[in-house]
Amino acid sequence: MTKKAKATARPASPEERDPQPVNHAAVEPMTTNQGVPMADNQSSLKAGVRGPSLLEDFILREKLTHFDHERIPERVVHARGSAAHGYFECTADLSGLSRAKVFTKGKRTPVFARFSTVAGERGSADCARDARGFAVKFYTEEGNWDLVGNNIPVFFIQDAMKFPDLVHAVKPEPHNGIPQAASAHDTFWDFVSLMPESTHMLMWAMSDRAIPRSLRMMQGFGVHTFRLVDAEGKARLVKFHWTPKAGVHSLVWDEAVKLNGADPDFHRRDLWEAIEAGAYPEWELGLQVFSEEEAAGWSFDVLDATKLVPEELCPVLTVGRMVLDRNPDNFFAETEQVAFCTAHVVPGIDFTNDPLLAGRHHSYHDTQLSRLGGPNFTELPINAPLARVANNQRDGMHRQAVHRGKVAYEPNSLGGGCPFHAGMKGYVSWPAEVEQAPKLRGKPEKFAEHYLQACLFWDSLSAVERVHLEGAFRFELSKVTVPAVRERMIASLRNVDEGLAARLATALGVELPAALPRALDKLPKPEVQCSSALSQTAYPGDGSIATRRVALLVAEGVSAKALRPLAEALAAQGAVPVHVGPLLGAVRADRGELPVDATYENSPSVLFDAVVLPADEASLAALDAHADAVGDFVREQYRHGKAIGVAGGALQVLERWGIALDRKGKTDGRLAGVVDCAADASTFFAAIARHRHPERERLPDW
Ligand code: HDD
Repeated sequence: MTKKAKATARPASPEERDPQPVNHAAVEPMTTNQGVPMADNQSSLKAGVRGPSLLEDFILREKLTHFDHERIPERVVHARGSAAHGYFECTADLSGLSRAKVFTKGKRTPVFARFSTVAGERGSADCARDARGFAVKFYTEEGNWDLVGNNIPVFFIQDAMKFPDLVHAVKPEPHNGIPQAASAHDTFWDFVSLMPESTHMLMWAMSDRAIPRSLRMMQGFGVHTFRLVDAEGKARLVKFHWTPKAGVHSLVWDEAVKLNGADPDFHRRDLWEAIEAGAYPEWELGLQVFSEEEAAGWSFDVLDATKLVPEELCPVLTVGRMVLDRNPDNFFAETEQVAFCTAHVVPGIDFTNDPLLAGRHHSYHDTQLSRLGGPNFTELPINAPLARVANNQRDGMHRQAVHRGKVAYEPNSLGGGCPFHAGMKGYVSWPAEVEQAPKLRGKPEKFAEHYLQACLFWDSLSAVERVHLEGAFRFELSKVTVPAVRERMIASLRNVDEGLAARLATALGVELPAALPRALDKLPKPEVQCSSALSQTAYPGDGSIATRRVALLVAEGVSAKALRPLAEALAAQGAVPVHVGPLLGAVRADRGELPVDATYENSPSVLFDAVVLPADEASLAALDAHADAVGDFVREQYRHGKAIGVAGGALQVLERWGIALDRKGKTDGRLAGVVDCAADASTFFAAIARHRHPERERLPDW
């Protein structure tokens, strides 16, 4: 296939696409898959209108047969995903680090990014507590590069040998198929409590990172240590980081649980709507670059995927940005059929001996063979490189390319020796020294230390983040039915934080067990005790409130005086004002009408980042007619720490909805994020941008 033909085989960019796509179905007749125009697609062929259907009906049989085979096996993990097209722009001159053309300053490379939960099935709910996949396919001019990462910088296990066990443990239990998309069950905690190496990742998985507010508001990490190789063949080690421009923000657990019912597609819809609205999600790509010699001196092994490199030890250099600016045209063809693999690299990017990574190189390709039905999945438009493909691989299931000529071998003279080797211009593996050592099944010494970075993470979190993390452990372990498993996990957590372990023991009704013995008698001294970059408070975002959903509560007879200008001001900031009322349509207001875009019934409070309440007497009386719905809405927004705008009046209006603000003449932090938004819209916007006001969560009687 020529380069041009190849390029057009992929979904077209917006510029390439017809600005007003023709609905071909409207102007051309419907056909069978053989191209035969169909007279009737509604009724099967029968012997008389009340007679038997005829086997001869090739139109019915073709339609049903195709339908019967519409489903392909879902991914064994990361089945539930959402994706978008976009580009990566390199903003730094990296020629001194890597010969990869994708790292040429100013170059834009098309990308397709897919975000996923790990454990849930394809139709599971988005807001499960789980790590999120963060996989990016770069269609570079030198071939495809896949960076297949997660939103957490470390992993549960050190060696690919254990991956099937980990996945069997976290997936629904095999005898009854319960629970869906949840790690809160016996087999998961049985496995991880027997695997101290998973403790660091467990801390992340129980933290707010595992319930992101949006796929657009989470970091991404390549996890493993990779290698960058420059044109002279000099190599450096590297870790990849994605940091969202919108900041790193999370849900609270109560919200996540309710969102899974209110909108199981919450994250998918959020990504789709942001892109449709032109608020393109953006991340910075950062690199931590270090040498083998530096790494050799560190207390942990950089080949161990359960460890991160603290930024205090090696800073993150920003080298580019990724912008997602186009939704897929077809979910199945693109999001479902995209096939990532860690082994898809380009010249200038190479591997290390991380034993988890080595297994991944095999596993991803292998899984696509059964998932996508054979070795030619690389020809599917979403997987096909923009770069030319030329080799002697032929045939196989679902081959699309029509190879011409009689030469499909090398060396050849009949084809002029083509295609020929690219030599040093092609992919040349970095000539890593292989140590002279006996074959064995074992681990490097530093892999045996399992707790120090779990402590580092805990010690680096803010107080509220720790409260959430502890709550997650408490919830998950409370769902474990075998007391010995709970105890073993608490025994392991004693090696992270004594207070955490003791409080969990009390909450779970078990005696505090002895700490789990450590594999190492003598602990190495960690270089870093606290790393501010590990707390998500380090990533507040750019202060924009674009795409934030703000509910304006209305009812028949409310005053539009404060609400109307506020809705306009919110929209001008790129936020999404939604008038929520009793019935769709409109409500009568003091000046004309106000629209009702959503109802108290179809859009509960968890779907919104902030709420606006009118505070004048007429409006309060109008809302009183729906006191149950409005009260639930406001109390939940308050309890979840979200911004609350009281339009045009006393903040004490919240007390009307059952929120006690004043205790013995003091409001403490009770008014954090509660703003008179009519008097001071900009303070209200800043409160929304802050995303959450956790001061309120810590108040004793909530
Ligand atoms: Fe994996 C899918 C991320 C370890 C085997 N993995 C998959 C996806 C992501 C990750 C983001 C979904 C890609 C997509 O959107 O299609 N996996 C990770 C990370 C890991 C990791 C960050 C640790 C650093 N994975 C890992 C190991 C193995 C696998 C150790 C096996 C040895 N992963 C798979 C898989 C999947 C997969 C079974 C399922 C679907 C697929 O590959 O295409 O092969």
